[in-house]
Amino acid sequence: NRTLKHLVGLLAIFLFVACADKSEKKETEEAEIKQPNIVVIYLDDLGYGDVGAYGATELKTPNMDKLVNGGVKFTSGYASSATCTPSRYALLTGEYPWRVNAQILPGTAPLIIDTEQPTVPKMLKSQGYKTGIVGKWHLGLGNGNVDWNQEITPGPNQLGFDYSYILAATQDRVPTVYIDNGKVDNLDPNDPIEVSYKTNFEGEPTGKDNPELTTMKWHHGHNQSIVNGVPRIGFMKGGEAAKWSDVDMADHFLEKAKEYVSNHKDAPFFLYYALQQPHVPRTPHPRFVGASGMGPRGDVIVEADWMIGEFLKELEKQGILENTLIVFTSDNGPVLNDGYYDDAVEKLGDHNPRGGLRGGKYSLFEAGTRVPFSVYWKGKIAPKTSDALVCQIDLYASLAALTGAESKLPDSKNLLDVFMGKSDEGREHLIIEAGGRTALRKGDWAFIPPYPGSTINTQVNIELGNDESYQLYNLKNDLGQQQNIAEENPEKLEELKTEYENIRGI
Ligand code: NG6
Ligand code: CA
Repeated sequence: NRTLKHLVGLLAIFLFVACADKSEKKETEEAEIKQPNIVVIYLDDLGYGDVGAYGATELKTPNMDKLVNGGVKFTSGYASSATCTPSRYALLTGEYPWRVNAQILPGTAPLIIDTEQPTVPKMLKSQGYKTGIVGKWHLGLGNGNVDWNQEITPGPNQLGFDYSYILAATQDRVPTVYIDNGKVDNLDPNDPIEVSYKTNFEGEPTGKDNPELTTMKWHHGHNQSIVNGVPRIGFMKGGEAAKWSDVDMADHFLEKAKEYVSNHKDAPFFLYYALQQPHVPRTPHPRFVGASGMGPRGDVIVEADWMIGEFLKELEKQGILENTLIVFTSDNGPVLNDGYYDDAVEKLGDHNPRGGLRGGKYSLFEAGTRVPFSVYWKGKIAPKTSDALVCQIDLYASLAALTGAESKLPDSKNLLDVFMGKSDEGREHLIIEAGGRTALRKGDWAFIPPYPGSTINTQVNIELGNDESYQLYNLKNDLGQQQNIAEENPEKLEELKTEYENIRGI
């Protein structure tokens, strides 16, 4: 009798455990389909040709290649703009940045995203996600008069990020400090920070007046406050203990990104991991100096690649790589000399950061906005190459579709099937932007309206895409945009001109 009772009891426990196990499994299976962790790995100024998987042979990027070759590799993947601030604006808001005239911001600029606006982190938060950003921000902070010694708000934490660990603007702009959830990290209250983009603080050395104190020489701009031997844009005083170490920046952000992953391994999370490389000043950690043979620009790309590898290892270690969708891309195209003498031109050798495209950072030609762009999801996305036209601006609507959120944004297209590798039907057209100028991409065509400015930015040696006449290129036969065929194709020109003007509302 007792044994029977015992047996029944055991059976009950067994059934209970079996059922519980099943329902738990079902839940996780469903969770995997709809709510993977989402990571956006965002490089700064990485060119279409800077990645092995996109044809670089002189530069080794095994970890970037793993993401690109192991997922959907887009050959026509675009940042919305040829500079940082507008591209990041589009990525996070799903709105064309030229609608609000977003341009490169100084380190003291107010936040340019309205706290009432939809953002990717807000949208994912509404679906139960934890949301974090580690790395470069460059979308402004505060309301125009930031006291860097108090809480800095509004910023990422007011736009849907539960966690933020950022640098305010760029590595070459002051303040050269990290901001941890709105507070300057490591700030000594007895050594307050002051920042100005107008006038220097009395007695503070500058790159212009004290070149003997610099270890990196400025070429154009970048001759104001000196931090760690590097002359910067903008003036800063105080905050000695809070100043970052440039050579440790990549490791520091990696640590924060890994920490975020390990703290959130049980929750669906969104992490925007915005690396600072290969933007100037290029300051590889000593263990990467000489790694590329191309000087600091190549070295920091190798460094960034290593960081990505370590980050992937962390996802693996936490057992969540299979449940994490990873977007890998860059905010704009490449530039060699962007204001410092750092051998980027001299030691380039046979490497071609533009990957056969014309122009570069700041340009309306293809190399300005066409960037490495891939979506990786181990076990869920089959590796393939797609020529579909996609833009970072589409991540909003597509991630909303993935996670079951609503998206009504007119500029952001739901391309979930394209990002998942199930379809090659990308955008019909895309407006790209560079320094306030815009152009149209559609099918095989690139259409650029006339712009009067100089055809080349001689300081960085990049063709900007300006011309007095209309420009029309067929990228299928002429990826390098060598033949303007506007005159030979008046009908096509008219069609694209009309479409462009309609979208732009002009
Ligand atoms: C430019 C800087 C350049 C870089 C860029 C922003 C000068 C002369 N040039 O104004 O070095 O900082 O702004 O780059 O100051 S971005 O990738 O953040 O858009
Ligand atoms: Ca950039």
